Parts: sequence; structure tokens; C-alpha cells
Amino acid sequence: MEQTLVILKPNAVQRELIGNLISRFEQRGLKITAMKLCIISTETAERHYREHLGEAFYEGLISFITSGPSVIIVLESLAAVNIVRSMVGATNPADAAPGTIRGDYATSPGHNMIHASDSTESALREIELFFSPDEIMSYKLSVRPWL
Ligand code: IDP
Ligand code: MG
Repeated sequence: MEQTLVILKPNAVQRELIGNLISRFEQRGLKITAMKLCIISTETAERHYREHLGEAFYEGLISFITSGPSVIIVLESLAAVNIVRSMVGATNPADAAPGTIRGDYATSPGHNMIHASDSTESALREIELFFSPDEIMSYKLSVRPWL
């Protein structure tokens, strides 16, 4: 099984879409193995988005992602990284297909609602950044054999 990290960004929390977005992942068959509501610190945000240091949007990205509570989630399934990325949609909501989260709820790249790891390597790094090993639950869902 593969794990991936999702962040419901501060505007998703403010727009009261937490339950709606989590439902999409549950309905698809992704298992929640860790979850918390927190205000991401500037230090953690800078580590999380280190690849974007120097980009024109970097300062705005850090100030937005630290501006209020976010929901941080670890999701697990076969091919979780690719499945969740495809559910999230293109970075620029203008390019995101209807039916994807960004295609259904967002219009601007700066407020595109949600983060999802872009590779298994990123997922491992990002999960470690936000969760300690004891915060990640290992458990069985009885519906698993039906998926
Ligand atoms: P991703 O979230 O789809 O993986 P990345 O290229 O990794 O996209 O960019 C990280 C985040 O930086 C995006 O989710 C978005 O919030 C922000 N971002 C990326 N490109 C732009 C831009 O051109 N303008 C404003 N914000 C951007
Ligand atoms: Mg990215």
C-alpha cells in the first residue's frame, strides 16, 4: 500500500468544505491513516515548499498557507499518490477538469484549495514533516477486500 499527504489549505477550512473534501477521498476508497487541524508554522511551510524558493509566488504561498488552520491528512491505497493527484486536478484551476477538486471549487492558483504529494518520494518527505510515526495509524477496514 502507498501513502500520500494531503493538505486542505486555509481557504478550504474557511469555506467549510472539510467534510465534503474528506468524503470524496473516503468514497473513492482511500483510507485515512493520520489527520490533524493545525496552523502550519512558517518554518514548516518553508520546508514543505522548499522547491519553490525564489519563485515569484513563493512569499504569497508561505503567507497564505500559514494564515489560518489547515487540515493535514495521510491517505493510503494502492497507487495513492497518482489517484489523489488526479482527484485534485491541475495546479492552475483554469486548467483543472470539472469533477476534480480544483476544477469544482477553485479559480486561482494561489487559492487552489488543496495540496497533494506529487511522487512517492515527496510523500515520504512530507508525511515525515507533518507527522511522527506514532501519529500514523495502522488498522484494517472491513470493506477493503471489496475495493
Ligand atoms: P501543486 O500544488 O499542484 O503540486 P506546485 O507547482 O507544487 O503545484 O506549486 C505549489 C503551490 O504553489 C500550488 O498549489 C499553488 O498554490 C502555488 N502556485 C503555483 N504556481 C503558482 C502561480 O503561478 N501563482 C500563484 N501560486 C502558485
Ligand atoms: Mg507540488
